[in-house]
Amino acid sequence: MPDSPSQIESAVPNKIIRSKADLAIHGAQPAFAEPLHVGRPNIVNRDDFMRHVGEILDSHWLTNNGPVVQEFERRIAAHLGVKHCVAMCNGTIALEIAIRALDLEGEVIVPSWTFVATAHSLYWQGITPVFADIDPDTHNLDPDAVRRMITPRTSGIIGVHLWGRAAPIDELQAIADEHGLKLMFDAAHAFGSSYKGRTIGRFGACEVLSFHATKAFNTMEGGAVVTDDDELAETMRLMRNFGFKGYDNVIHPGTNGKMIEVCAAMGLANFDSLDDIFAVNRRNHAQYTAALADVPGVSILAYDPVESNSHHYVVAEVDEQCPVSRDDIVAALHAENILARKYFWPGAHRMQPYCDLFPHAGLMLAGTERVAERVIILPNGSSVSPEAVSTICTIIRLLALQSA
Ligand code: T4K
Repeated sequence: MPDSPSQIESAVPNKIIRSKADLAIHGAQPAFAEPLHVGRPNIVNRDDFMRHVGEILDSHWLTNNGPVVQEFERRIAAHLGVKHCVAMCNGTIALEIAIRALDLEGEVIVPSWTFVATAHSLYWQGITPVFADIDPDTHNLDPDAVRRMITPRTSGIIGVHLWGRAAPIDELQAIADEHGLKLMFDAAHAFGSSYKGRTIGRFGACEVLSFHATKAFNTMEGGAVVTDDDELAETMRLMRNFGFKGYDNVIHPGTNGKMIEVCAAMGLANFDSLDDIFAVNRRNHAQYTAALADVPGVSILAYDPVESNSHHYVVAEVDEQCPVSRDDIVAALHAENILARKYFWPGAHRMQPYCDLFPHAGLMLAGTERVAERVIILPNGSSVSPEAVSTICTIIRLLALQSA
């Protein structure tokens, strides 16, 4: 049986905050004795995981398309309603393999407002990531901006479902069809999300999932490409295992992208607790939203109530109306041992090698640059208790309201 959410919450604040004098930036003790991480992994079904690990060790089959990976792939494909789930060692290798299997080349349009792996997975294979701007309201690609970045060298578009909120899938598909481009999605944040009522994982030529430790659903390290395309799936299965088709028979160029059995076991154990994990996330997200509602210049990005979402990312935006800056709030939270993050500041276009390659990219990325200066990701997940959320909100409220 999965542990119940109340058993797995652990972060308890160790002080009551009434005024600014109670804040760690003013010399008080930190609110949390241990760091409260944004990406603290959900580990909710320990006994089940340990049972799987025992069986794996007994079987002496640790990797190379073992039975636990196969079971994991079957369950993920069935859950998402796709024909194929090709499990990989992480989301970045899954992106690289999908990009190569789709024969992308030249230039590929991506958002800059994403984890840098989206761009790196192209650049690593000699393809130029071309950054298109986002809609600052959704944090996802702006279809008009995508159109503006198409050149004769463009071979594809990688949409990202940032924070698990679906990219404008229909509009991107229409652009891809109109210009003969391939479309795939980085769905690293989107396990458990839907678009117009249909599960994310079923759009474009394929979608790429990450099951990294910091994700709502984790396999420690892990990723997968999901697709309905039989040929594409077969190519990716070859590519993730050096191109081997049976013993001694290499029929394709390949690499080592395999998921190991222990990671798949973590996935199976966590899969059975997904509803509990998502329920805690939803509760915390609602609490943050309510507690910060009247703080000037601070808002929590909402999730569409008619779509599913893991509610894993609590995305706070701090704008000019707030009497205290985003960076001062982050510094004050860190002093309390609350390790809030500025994901994905400053935007991939301002990171290496892209800032050298495209020093003026920011001129085309006004929405990205605006959002990058506003965002704070707040802790969420099975180890974040209502008391912890309340303390975090109290600190932000104090900083903002007493600076007014
Ligand atoms: N596309 C997108 C849109 C993505 O967001 C990502 C990954 C990818 C592609 C690539 O997928 P993978 O190849 O990673 O499967 C973290 C994750 O490493 C990365 O997976 C994730 N996105 C990104 C959003 O976050 P960092 O550089 O922030 O990691 P780090 O080490 O600072 O850890 C984050 C926080 O979590 C820290 O406060 C520490 C805490 N933590 C971390 C680990 C690993 C723990 O408490 N326990 C842990 O075991 O990138």
